[in-house]
Amino acid sequence: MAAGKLKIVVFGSYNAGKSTFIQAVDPEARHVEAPTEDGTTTVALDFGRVVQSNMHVYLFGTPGQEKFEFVRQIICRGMDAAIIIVDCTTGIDSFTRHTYESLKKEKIPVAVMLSKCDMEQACPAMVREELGEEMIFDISSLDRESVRRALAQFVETLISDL
Ligand SMILES: Nc1nc2c(ncn2[C@@H]2O[C@H](COP(=O)(O)OP(=O)(O)OP(=O)(O)O)[C@@H](O)[C@H]2O)c(=O)[nH]1
Ligand SMILES: [Mg+2]
Repeated sequence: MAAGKLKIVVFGSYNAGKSTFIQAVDPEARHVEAPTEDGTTTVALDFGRVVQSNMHVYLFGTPGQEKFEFVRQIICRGMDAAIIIVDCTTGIDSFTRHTYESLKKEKIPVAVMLSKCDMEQACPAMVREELGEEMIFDISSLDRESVRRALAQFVETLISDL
């Protein structure tokens, strides 16, 4: 992307909390969704933006359902970095593991955000151990501060590597 701009793509399994994360970063975020039995699901993308450390950060959320692989491929073009949201009440599934490994292989800077840390069943320590990743943050999208703090730290590392 052009100087002063960062395109960050947000990945994660169905229901992991991608849309809620982007909404917490940017309350004016836009989102294309469809109704499901227990809420809504993203069918195209989420889009939110924020200015962080003088950078315009553009967040593109992907749909989590496997059948939307073609949408994820389109959204990924030109990404500078990636965030993977992992629901730490359920842990890492094969889709998340595959996404994580593919991004690492392509040398895309990745941060892992462990969502739903506010819930009783949350087990962030288990996911940390399983991934062995350093750029990993515990968040709750109900606590906007935790989300903004994690994103700010990630953006700082991206800027220092520019
Ligand atoms: N308690 C709690 N609930 C959360 C958190 N993040 C997301 N949720 C809830 O989890 C559900 C799924 O969140 P979404 O943000 O729609 O998940 P998504 O990853 O965008 O889902 P898809 O687009 O369908 O793949 C919603 O009911 C959210 O309110 C969190 O940090 N804490
Ligand atoms: Mg979504």
